Order: sequence, then structure tokens, then C-alpha cells
Amino acid sequence: MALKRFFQPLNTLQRPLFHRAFSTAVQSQDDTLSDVNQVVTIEHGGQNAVQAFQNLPLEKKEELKHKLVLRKEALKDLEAQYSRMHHMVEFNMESSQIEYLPKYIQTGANYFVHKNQKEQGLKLVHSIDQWNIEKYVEGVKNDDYDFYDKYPGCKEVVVLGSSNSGKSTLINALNMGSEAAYTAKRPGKTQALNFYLAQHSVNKRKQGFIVDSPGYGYVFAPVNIKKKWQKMVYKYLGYGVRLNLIILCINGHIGLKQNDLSMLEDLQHFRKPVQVVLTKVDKITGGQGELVRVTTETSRHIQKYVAKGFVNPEIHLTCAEHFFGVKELRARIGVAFEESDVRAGRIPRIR
Ligand SMILES: Nc1nc2c(ncn2[C@@H]2O[C@H](COP(=O)(O)OP(=O)(O)OP(=O)(O)O)[C@@H](O)[C@H]2O)c(=O)[nH]1
Ligand SMILES: [Mg+2]
Repeated sequence: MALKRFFQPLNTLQRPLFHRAFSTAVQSQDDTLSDVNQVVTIEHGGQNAVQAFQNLPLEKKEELKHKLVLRKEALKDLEAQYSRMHHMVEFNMESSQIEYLPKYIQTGANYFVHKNQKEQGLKLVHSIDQWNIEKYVEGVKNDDYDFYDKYPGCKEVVVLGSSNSGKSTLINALNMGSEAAYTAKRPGKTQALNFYLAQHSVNKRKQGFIVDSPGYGYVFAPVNIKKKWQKMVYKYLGYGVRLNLIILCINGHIGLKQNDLSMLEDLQHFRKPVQVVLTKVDKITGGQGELVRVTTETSRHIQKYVAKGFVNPEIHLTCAEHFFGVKELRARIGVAFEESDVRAGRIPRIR
């Protein structure tokens, strides 16, 4: 049974895992066995496939290895593309150029390495558990936050962004490509504030919520429903006692739009730190040049809000499809779960 499923095509989000697991697998059968086990374990939440693999006829084993080689070839280009990229970029005001930040260390929040650790010994000291965030706890539509009582002290990270910007897919990628959050090609899929419980991977006693939200902008929904969603999100942000980070997803394929700017404009009133994430970077066609153009544009536009002190100057690049930049985002969320109540920026003057 396990192997039957194993031979079925993998979900796109599982491909990198597959690739990683099998890049060494083709070298020796022993490796293959352990790696098959790894992948099948991933797929089946713990079922052991080694036995089943061992019992396969020789030609089946060979067939499997051949498939792996082909897959590896197909992914080579992709690897080359990402190996030239870094997940963090910043706009340098003086040189008017984008700077890639190859380090894991982020200005003001040294959250990827332990304070005393040398660069060579990079280690995630704050992160969330990649296997343990699928637990859907609540979908809030009508101000019903009673469930809060059951989770005292759980900090929150909310994912905002225009509809179809890839918010739900990103949440799934954080959880190793599970399909906990519903996603769709059609904008307007997420219609509630969906709370997912996540576990801190280092500080095991810490848990927090990752909150998916309905998108703004072009949505297949009546205007009054859209207004209702907006009101709900703003009310949540205004309440926000447990909210420590806002992740603002900008669709990298489209670039920053007027409604993203309006959102940033509004967000300054909530006094929470905002991390801009450029999603779907795999869809930025036109090579590195186009990527630089999109990130430069985005950086330029957010400068105004960076100056106000609530938006991080660095832009985080992600591709949920291939897990690019996802590990680092987990780390940022891990930090948010550990922080005490967060406030960002100057005290805003409400209009
Ligand atoms: N190529 C590519 N496609 C992506 C990526 N992330 C998301 N998508 C696709 O974009 C579409 C929208 O993704 P969702 O995650 O549903 O977007 P959303 O922001 O949650 O949308 P709403 O719930 O409608 O607000 C889906 O078809 C995803 O498969 C990515 O990194 N790369
Ligand atoms: Mg969604």
C-alpha cells in the first residue's frame, strides 16, 4: 500500500523533499532504502516502507532508481536558479541598488544564529517545527474568540496580502507542504481568519498561532462580503494583543500594487512590525534582471513605511512551490512567538 502511493506523482510541494532525499539515493542501494523510507514516512506520517522496498523485484528497484535520476536532472536547472539567489534583499539608498543579503542575520533581530555563534556555525535557534503546524484550531468569522482561553500566552503571526498572493500556500509550505490551509487558483478562497497552532522547534513549551486571512483586492465575492472581511481583519488587527508580527505577502509575479500600498498605509495605525514577503518568485520570468526590478520597485515603495519604523527594510523572497526562503520564514515566526508584547514604530496619529 505504502509503495503504491509512493509511485504516484508527488504533490508539487513535496518535490524538493523528494529531490533531496534521492539525490544521494542513486549512489547506493542502502542509501536508497533509508531515503525511500524518509520520503514514504513523510507521505504517510510514519509508516515504514523499507520492508516493502526490500521485497520489490530487482527490475522494480531499478525502475525506481531510473525515475529518481530523471527527476534529479529535471530539477537541476531549478537548483542552479536558486543557488544564485538569496532569500533576503534590501534597497541601498546610497547606491540606489538592491543588495542581496547572503547572511542569515537580519538587522536588529539576530534570530538565526545564537548571539555568540560565529557565522560558520549557523544554527537556527528560533524556529517553528516544520512537522507540527497543521493543527487547525478555529476559523473566526464573527468575533468569536472564545477559544483564546484555551491557549493562554500563544502569540500570533498573521499573514495578510492581496487575494491570490499565495498566503495559504505559504502557510502550507511552512508545514512542509501539508494541505492544512485551503488554496485555490481563484482569488477569494480564504474567507475567515483561520488559526493554525504551531510549535516552536527549540523552545518546546512555546506554541503560537499562524493566522491566515482573506485577501484584499480582486476577489470573486460580492462587495458587501468583501467589506465584511476587511472589517473583520481590521478589527482583529486593532484588538491584536497577542499579535507580534504581520507578514504582508506581495505577489512577486505581479509586483506591488496600489491596494498593497493602501494596506501599508492602514497598517501603520496598528503599531505592529511588518515583514514584507515577495511570494511566487519562481513565477518571475525574465531571469535575475526582472527579479531585481521587482524587488527594487517593492523596496522603493516601502521606504516611506520603513522610515516610520514599522516595516522591516529587508524584503523576504519566497517560493512556496520549491520551499525557497521558507526555512528562514519559519525562523522569523519562531522569534515572533518568543517575543513579549510587540509594538512597532512611532505612535501613529489616527486620522
Ligand atoms: N508558482 C507558484 N504558484 C504559487 C506559489 N504560491 C502560491 N501559488 C499559487 O497561487 C494560487 C493562489 O494561492 P493561495 O495560497 O490560495 O492564495 P491566497 O493568497 O491564500 O488567496 P486567497 O485565499 O484567495 O486570499 C494557487 O493556485 C497556488 O498554487 C508559488 O510560490 N509559486
Ligand atoms: Mg487563502
